[in-house]
Amino acid sequence: MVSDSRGSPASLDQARPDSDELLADVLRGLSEPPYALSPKYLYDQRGSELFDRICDLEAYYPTRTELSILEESGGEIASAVGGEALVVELGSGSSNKTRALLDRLPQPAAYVPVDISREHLEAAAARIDGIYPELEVLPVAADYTRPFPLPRPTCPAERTLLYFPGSTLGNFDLPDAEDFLARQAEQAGSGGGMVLGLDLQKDVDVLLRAYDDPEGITAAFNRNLLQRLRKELGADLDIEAFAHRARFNEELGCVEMHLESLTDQEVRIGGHAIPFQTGQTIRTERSYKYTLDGFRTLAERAGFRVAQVWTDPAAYFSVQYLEVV
Ligand code: AVJ
Repeated sequence: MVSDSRGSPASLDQARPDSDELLADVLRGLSEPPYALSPKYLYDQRGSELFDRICDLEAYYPTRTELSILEESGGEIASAVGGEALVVELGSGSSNKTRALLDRLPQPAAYVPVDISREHLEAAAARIDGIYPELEVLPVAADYTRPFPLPRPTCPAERTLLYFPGSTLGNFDLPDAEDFLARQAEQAGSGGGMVLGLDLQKDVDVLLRAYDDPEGITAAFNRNLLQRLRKELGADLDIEAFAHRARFNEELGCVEMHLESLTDQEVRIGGHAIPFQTGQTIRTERSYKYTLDGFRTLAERAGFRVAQVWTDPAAYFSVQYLEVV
């Protein structure tokens, strides 16, 4: 059963940045070098489609590895979580990942998909409702990086379980990751927890191949951001004059995506001229790769205890159960 939360406080449109906000953010990010834009802007409709294709690529190991862990260890994960949980999924992901958890959880109280995009949200809610007709589904349209009120399920929940697969946490810089987790620990409350999918450090060649695949889908995904600037902000820029680059930032322990200018040029956006020298880049994403120890320390500072960790045999990826302390 899907309850429409439209009109409830949680659904008030914090959703979808308008073009004023995009313009302000872009001008801020390009005001002085090093230029950087938020990875959230990679996901317009075309970007989301390209991201789905990335998830199916041989070179992009995270998605299938996470799914294999969820499938392999789903029973153990479900026992760690326990019964009658209010399952709150941060970013309504693919129904595959949702099912891997919901299929095994004893008597979940309700399922709450949270997403900034109403389209994604409604699709996710409808999919899950079709698979589990008995389960109460309470979609919330919100930016989950900001506080949002949780809906109250009809059957009272024993605990709040936040579900955050996909290593999306990897997009947060370390202090932001800690703040975010601290807020989520508060949101889940005592007795609550989080099932988190988190990518791990590994051979740099494997990492770079995942972010610069031979098929060029990741390149198209990155360069689509330029197309978006043209379409939504009327930017005057030549997409062909930028190339996709993936780099490993040793100091921070993250993969970075960049758009590298292939010539000396000036890009015009909203009445501003932004100069580029050959080789100068716009950083469009950081994707942090954790060690298990490094993450445990961060989680503890945020008020969680890492109760259990599951990995694939090569330890490329981890699924972790965090308990609120
Ligand atoms: C969705 C943030 C987990 O960092 O691997 C995929 C996004 N960027 N290929 C990641 C992404 C380039 C992805 N996350």
